[in-house]
Amino acid sequence: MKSALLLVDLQNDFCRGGALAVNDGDATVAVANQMMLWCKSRDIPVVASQDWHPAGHKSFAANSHQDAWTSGELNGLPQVWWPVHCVQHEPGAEFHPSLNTRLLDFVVQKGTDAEIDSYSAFFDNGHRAATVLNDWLKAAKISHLYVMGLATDYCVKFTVLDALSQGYQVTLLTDGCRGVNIEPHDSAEAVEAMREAGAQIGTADALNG
Ligand code: VGL
Ligand code: ZN
Repeated sequence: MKSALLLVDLQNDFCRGGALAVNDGDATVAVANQMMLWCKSRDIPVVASQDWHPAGHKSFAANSHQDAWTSGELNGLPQVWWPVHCVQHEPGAEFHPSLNTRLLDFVVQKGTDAEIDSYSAFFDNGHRAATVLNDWLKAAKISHLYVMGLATDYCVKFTVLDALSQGYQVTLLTDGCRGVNIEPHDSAEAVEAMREAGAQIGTADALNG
């Protein structure tokens, strides 16, 4: 079994001061750096996803004439209306400055189609188009993923569920995740949904002993 580490959306806009800041989101960066060293000493490749929206993305409340943090429907799919975030080439879309990006082997960008959101690093929310992530992992003969990042209840959750349905074994590293929590229990429910779908629930702390 060959593993890879998948770091989900460790970007400025999901961290302190960002447009869609996740509570304590910055705390995931040290965990990511530690896990990357753990992986490098075991020849485990590291992949990062990057939320990468055009300025006109329709998931942005302003572009769809909705109030941020409410929900509705976008092209037939349920949609939370988000503040403008992770706009391509803007500082908010960059990886957190403390993330040791030199240790990344591959970056997959998602959310580039203005008409559909893409929480998962594998597919858009309608499973209409795939990213290049599955091809990259298949070429590297990866069958197991350690997954962590932001946000537990959106991009981590949808990435893990898609990984499982694509046949990967998944270990979720909960100490490397933080959630948006529009409802207080969203992250706990997301972890439970991932566990029920077949993910192993672990921590970076336990791996690093
Ligand atoms: C995310 C909301 C909108 C995430 C991305 O990375 O979890 N959440 N876009
Ligand atoms: Zn987004």
